[in-house]
Parts: sequence; structure tokens; C-alpha cells
Amino acid sequence: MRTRRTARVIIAAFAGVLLAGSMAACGNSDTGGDSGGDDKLVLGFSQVGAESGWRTANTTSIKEAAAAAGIELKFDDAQQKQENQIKAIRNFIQQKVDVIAFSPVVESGWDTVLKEAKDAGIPVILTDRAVDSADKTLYKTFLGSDFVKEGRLAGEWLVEQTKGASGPVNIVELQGTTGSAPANDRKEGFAKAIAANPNLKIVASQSGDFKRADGKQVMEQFLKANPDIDVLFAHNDDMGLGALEAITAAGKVPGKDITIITIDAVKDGMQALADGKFNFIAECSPLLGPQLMELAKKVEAGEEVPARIETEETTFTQEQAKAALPSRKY
Ligand code: GYE
Repeated sequence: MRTRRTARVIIAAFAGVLLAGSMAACGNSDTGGDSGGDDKLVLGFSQVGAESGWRTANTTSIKEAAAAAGIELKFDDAQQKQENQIKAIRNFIQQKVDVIAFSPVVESGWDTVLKEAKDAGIPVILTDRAVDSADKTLYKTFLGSDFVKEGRLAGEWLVEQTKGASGPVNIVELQGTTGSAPANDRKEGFAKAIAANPNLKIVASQSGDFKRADGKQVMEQFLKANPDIDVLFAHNDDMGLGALEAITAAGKVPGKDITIITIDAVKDGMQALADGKFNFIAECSPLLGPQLMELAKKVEAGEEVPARIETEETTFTQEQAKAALPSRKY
């Protein structure tokens, strides 16, 4: 663990002088340039949980990137509970980690614990999901996606597909975890994109908590209550995959009787798209590990970092999914 940045910088400079001195004096090739395990940056990371394929890929990316960057990672899985994340962050503060990063399960309710980290002098990085704290000095930066844009891209595709349709288009929506940034933002982006088309109607909208089993269960309810569903907009692939089972069990053909639009583009989702069961996916990249480690090093060194760093993403049609699948890593 690094105790204090200034102290470490001074020690490093001093070691450099000693090293240069010893090299000049005797030409010793055994320079011992690595200052050893003690000097590793310690990053406390509180993960949301393991609710989806996206999350699994995100966790793998973070663990692999930490190992590759020589960062000691203290990893905590909050099992989708805010109270567990608050506890984990308090533990990290107590352990005096160098940097704290976390992916907040919901947007609200973080000010107190973020203030505690700030008072302890530990920089915080938000990754994947945002918080709604008014005080932006409570964290150093946000690394993740533009969720409003993802929802908008999903809605714009639907508007394009239904151009010229005269009758009503009945849409059901499977929302992500209630109160989470991606659920709030994707809902907003999609609603705005379809707003100018009064025949596109969201007839039901409910949370499936980003999970496959919940997606299936909520879709079953949707199908019972609404005989004429034309479109499913699911806030992630996993809920869409769960819904596929409900749709098939109801005697409907996914991708044909019901148009399915999702977000993420993890392998299982891309497979469903290539197989014609899904119709469109807006990508959300979980591969945030390498950038997160870079940021951790920078904030720990006291360097300025941008307030917001957004991931580059694309969209996939069925044909594009077929082409992309063979090289898809997650
Ligand atoms: O879309 C979903 C996961 O926060 C972007 O969380 C993430 C979302 C992702 O459970 O699959």
C-alpha cells in the first residue's frame, strides 16, 4: 500500500538518485529497479453483482486489467444491494486503499459515503454507472457509456422500421434495475426518440432487474395482459433472452411476431440476433478494465483527468451480428 503520495514521490526520487549514484560508481548491472510488492497501487473496487453477461464480462475485464497493470485489486461483489456497496466502500476507507472505484447499483444516496472517502483523502472513480450527487467534487471522474444515447439509438431504429405503418405499434418495455442510471437513461432516450410518432405506444413498462429469470417472468405477465404486442424493448440482452422463452411458450415467434430490440451486445445476445430471434441491439461495452487502471494510476498521482470519459459504441442489425459474432470476445 502507498501511504502518502508526496512521501512516495520523494522516496522514488531519492531511490532514483541512489540508483544513479550506485550505477555511476560501480557500473553494477543489478539495479533492482522494481521497488517491490509494497509499492503496488491498491484499488478497492465495488462491483454491482453478477446479474448479466455484461456484468461477468466487465468483472473479467477489470480483474485482468488490474493484474496486467500491476495493481492490487480488492474486489467486492455487492449482489445488487446498495447497502453492501456502502459497506464495501467503508471497508476500503478503513483499509486505506489508494483509490476506490465502484459501479453504483442505483443513482441516488451516495453523498454521505462519498464524503467519507473524500475526507479520508481517497480519490473515487465512478465506472459504468453514474450517481446523481450535486457535488461533483465527491468523485474524480466517470468512465462508462452514454445510456441515453443507447436508448435513443434503439428508438430511432424502431421509428425507421415502422415508417409508413398506419396502425398502432404496441411496445412493451423491460426496464433495468429500478433507480439505476442505465434503466433511467435508456428509458428516457427511447421515449424521446419515439415521441414524435403517436402510433408508437408503450403499452406496458416494468423492471426485470437486468436478469434473465426476471425478464422471462415479466414478459409472461405482459403477454397475458396484452394480446397484441408488436415490439419488445429490453434494457439489456439478458432480459431479452429470458423473454424469448416466454414468447415461444406463448406460441409466438420471436423476431417475427414480436420485434425485439435490446442493449449490450454480449455473445448470447449477438447469437440470438444472428439467429433472427432478436432484431436490433445497441451496443454497450463492458471492457472498461484497461481505461479504469490508467485512470486509477493518474488520480493516485494527483494528475488531472477529464470529468467524463465515454466508451465508443455501435449498433447491430441481424446481418451485422452474423459478421461480428466469430470475433466477438464476450
Ligand atoms: O447493460 C446490464 C448490466 O450498467 C451498463 O448493467 C450496465 C448494465 C448492463 O446488468 O446488462
